[in-house]
This record gives sequence, C-alpha cells and structure tokens, in this order.
Amino acid sequence: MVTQNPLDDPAADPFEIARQAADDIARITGVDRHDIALTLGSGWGRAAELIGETTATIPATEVTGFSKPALEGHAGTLRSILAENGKRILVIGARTHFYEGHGPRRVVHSVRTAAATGATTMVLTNGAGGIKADWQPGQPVLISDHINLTGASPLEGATFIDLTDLYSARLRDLARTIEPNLDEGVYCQFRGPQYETPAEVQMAKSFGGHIVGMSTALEAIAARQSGMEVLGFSLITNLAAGISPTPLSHAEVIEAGQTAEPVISALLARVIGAL
Ligand code: 8IG
Repeated sequence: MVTQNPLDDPAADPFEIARQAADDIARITGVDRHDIALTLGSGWGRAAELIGETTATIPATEVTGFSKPALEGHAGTLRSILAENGKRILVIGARTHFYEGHGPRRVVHSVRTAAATGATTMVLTNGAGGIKADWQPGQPVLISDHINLTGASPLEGATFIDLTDLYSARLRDLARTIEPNLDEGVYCQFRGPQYETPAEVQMAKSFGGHIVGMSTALEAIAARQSGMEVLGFSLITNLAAGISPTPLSHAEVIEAGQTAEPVISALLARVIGAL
C-alpha cells in the first residue's frame, strides 16, 4: 500500500499537521509539553545519552507527517528526555534533507512539530565542511548566521519574517560560558547531495561563508517563524573542497565524526543543561 504524506497535499495546512504530530508525541510519550528541541546531525548522535533520562523513544514513522527514512531500513527516532533540571527535551534523530527532493515542508516538519509540542528553544546540529583555514576536522563551531543557497524557503506566500539575530547571540554567549574557545561562522546551505566544487567553496567564502552544509538553514527559518530561539552547532568533519589538499571522502567524514563524537556530545549536553 502506498501511504501518502499529508504534507504533500498543497491544500493541507502544515501547521495543523505539525499540531497533529505534536499530539501523537504527547500521546505516545505521555509528556504534554517539551521545553527544548534538539536535532542531531552527523557526529552528534551520542549527546542524547548524556542529556538526561530517555523516558520514551518513538520511531518517526509513528508520528504524523514524518517522512520515511532516506536510508533503507533505518527509521529515525524521536526521544523524550527528562534533564536533571526538570526540563523536557525532544530529541529529533530523524532529519529530512532538502536534497531528498520532497520539498521544504517535509524538511521543516520536525521543527514545526517541536514548536507545537511547546518547545521555545531549537538547537540544530549538523556535520559540515569548514572553510576557515585554521579549523581542524573534528572541531565543533557555533553558527553565527547563514546564507541560504538552496533557492527554496519553508515560508509560503507573502510571509515576511525578520532574520536579524536568527542564531541567537544570547544563546551563543551562553554556549561560550561552557566552552570559551568555541569559534563561530556563517553556514552556507547548499542543495547537495553532491559536495561543492572548489569554485563553489570559493564563492561561499567570497560571500562571507565559513561552513558548507546541506541542512539547517531552512530549519532555522522555520524555527524563527514559529517563534523559537535558535542555537546552531556545526561539527567540522572535513575541510571544504579545495581548502583541503585531498579529495573529500565519505569514510573520512564518518571517521572524523566518530572520533569527535564523545567530546562534542559532552559539550552539547552541558550546553543543553545550561539552557
Ligand atoms: I559531513 O564539505 C559534510 N557535509 N555541502 N559540504 C557540504 N556538506 C557537507 C560537507 C561539505 N561535509
């Protein structure tokens, strides 16, 4: 049987579908409201264990509007975590990427769902390529701003949203109270799934970009539309094409992520604990 995603009906209201998804989460987890939402990108997966006690784990497929996994047989999960300070954290381990081709509604559904569960802070993490010459693979950096190079938007119609201070200066300062050496940079979202050419990396650099990736910007826009405060982290898993003297290898990206994972997960858990 072919199951249709309700977000694919252009007449459907994506916020109503997010409301239904939040109701699914409340029913399955028994938690009425979440305070903070956290999307885990590549390299950040272990943070969930350190944030607090996981009180429920849900396959994303059981929540209205979530997409089928991009990678065969690997359904993403949502977790409800109770932190030591009593806050409820919704951990989203089920990201839909723009390059999957299902459109921005599906990409940002998890963010809109997080807002509908009550979350007022959205923490977005990703693995990405680094442009700053002094960055090393395995280094976490804060996202200070973004350049959306996808040509797409999650906003529909004449929806004018201010993006000044999209990546909250207050939350970046708070993160630096935990790790004073955290550098920050401007994230450029490319469509992907191919990595950039060296010329595209130079374009991003000349535009003022420091980080290249395939997620986060569209999600951050939707988070702001929903009134959430946004904190963004990139794990620099590789130097961007042409910045690195060697070609990008997916295996190297995975390995850098695995090596960095314990350190950055602990950092992220401490930041979440301080929010
Ligand atoms: I991990 O170098 C990771 N994701 N666009 N470029 C883009 N996405 C990435 C990269 C990269 N590394």
